Amino acid sequence: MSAVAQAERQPAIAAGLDHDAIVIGAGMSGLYQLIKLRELGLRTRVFEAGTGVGGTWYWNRYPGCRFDSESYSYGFSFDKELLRDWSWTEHFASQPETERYLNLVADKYDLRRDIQFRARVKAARWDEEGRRWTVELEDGSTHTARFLITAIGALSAPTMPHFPGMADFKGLSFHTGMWPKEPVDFAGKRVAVIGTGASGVQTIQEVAKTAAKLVVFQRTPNWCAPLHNAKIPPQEMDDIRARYDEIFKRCEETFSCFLHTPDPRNTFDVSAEEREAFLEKLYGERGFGIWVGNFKDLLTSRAANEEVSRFVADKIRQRVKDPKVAELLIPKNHGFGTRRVPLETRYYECYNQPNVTLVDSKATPIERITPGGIRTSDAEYAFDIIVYATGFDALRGAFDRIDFRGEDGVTLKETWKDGATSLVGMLQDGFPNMFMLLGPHTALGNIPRSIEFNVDWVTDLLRHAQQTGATRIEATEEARARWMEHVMDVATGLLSMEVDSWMTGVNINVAGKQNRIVARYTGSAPTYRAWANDIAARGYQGVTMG
Ligand code: N01
Repeated sequence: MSAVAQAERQPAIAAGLDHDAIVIGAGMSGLYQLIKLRELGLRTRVFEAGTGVGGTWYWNRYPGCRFDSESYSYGFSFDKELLRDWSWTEHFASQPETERYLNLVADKYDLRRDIQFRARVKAARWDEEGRRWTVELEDGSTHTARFLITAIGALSAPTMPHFPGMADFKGLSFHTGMWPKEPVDFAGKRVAVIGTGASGVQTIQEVAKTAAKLVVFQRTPNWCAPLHNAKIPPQEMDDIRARYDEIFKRCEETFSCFLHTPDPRNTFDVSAEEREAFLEKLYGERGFGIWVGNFKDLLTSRAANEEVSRFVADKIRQRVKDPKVAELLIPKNHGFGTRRVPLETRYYECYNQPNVTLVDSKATPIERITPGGIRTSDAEYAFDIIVYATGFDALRGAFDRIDFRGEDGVTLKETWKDGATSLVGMLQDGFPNMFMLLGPHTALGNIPRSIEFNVDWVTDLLRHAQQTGATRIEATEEARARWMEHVMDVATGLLSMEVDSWMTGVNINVAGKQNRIVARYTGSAPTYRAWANDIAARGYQGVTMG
């Protein structure tokens, strides 16, 4: 029986409730969760702030936006028909292609009939007596359901800087994560890009092609490495299609669900010549190999990290003609891979172009946005367009923007005042019947692989509840504490823990997020999954159901 037919046959929703389940967000996790909830026969409503599906791939329409994971390792794996019918055109698909793909999924499963667009969730409150969640939208309407599933993303709450004068700018300005649907024409324009993370790097290399003048305001350089994107001819796509089982099996086995995984050797196990040849090979290969397929001690041994950093710094020096600009582009306060490595296509060569200028925003900070442009401590620049590539309030940011209230009206913010906690990223005691997809301390890496695991795990848990007649599900404090101990343990000794970035919970634009914390799960994806699967295998030990 089709999922749709199965859902139609279900008995009425529990008395007095509007829905069986509410899902917040229609990105990849919300879409897949909706499909799985229909299979369980749960009448589900998805609330989505945007006007279309896609989440990250709906909001991030900035020029040059594309995957850093190989396309065929990123798409959904659950639907064999979709794998057979869909062809990726590039090894690293662009945002428009990915948005088309996700719309095709929505069409195929007729998902939109259960999705309410332009519906931003403002608050969600647990009612113990009724065993239900009441969700309030920004338009003031309220909606009840037995189960609440957050599919709100890990990098989905954009953050703006707080420069004086921003509102007075007379030109156009955009945040990369809230990009307009209408194309922005940069040809012949004077453009500023603030920020040099993965979004900034992709934007810069695209805008540099047509802008009359591009000024990049860089506070902290990142270690970038070549993406080596290429078209996928039909014959190669056929070959990829034939290998899908092998590809997804590989993703299941690797540390971060990518096709790449750490080399079993340590950096200094091999001779200098062998090391150089290996690094050269990685630098010449597609994707994240240089970061997550490098020597296994890259992110734990200072000496190893310095060696790889030296190699990549030399590459930057070779690629950037002006030695002063090259030095500015080489990170000095953190080693290679200790922050997210943006993958690039001729990014460094942009700085050899006469229309591109790099400004060191640490040495000469931005003082204000003026009606005509940007004033730094030592110069005034005129711009037509300012792009804020200033990142996200990552990981828990999307949770902080919704007023979640659990048992006894306690807010999630209060519960997480000393840092977010969870049981395997998906449950939080005190918040019964709430399930977090890509919540804090889920395995990240190649995100859709984690999404599929999270959704399947939550679906199995709800199926178990259906079978046992349970209507209330909550993590125990002890199970959550044990998991958090593990989260803290695996972060010990990692060089990335010594560096400010969204991965360590730091965002200079958000009050209270200036200090490094263990903000994410840093163990391997297989270890993460084994822990979650073990809970299920023991009849959901650590989760109370009644
Ligand atoms: O954000 P970021 P992002 N004044 O936080 C600067 C994923 N992603 O959107 O580092 C001046 O990395 C800030 O400077 P500093 C990916 O996981 C994936 O680029 O704080 N500058 C930094 O340079 C990625 O890691 C893909 O000194 C300010 C930049 O803005 C994550 O999203 C593509 C400033 C923010 O960098 C986030 O990437 C894109 C200020 N007040 C993103 N505030 C793909 O898979 C901030 N900055 C391809």
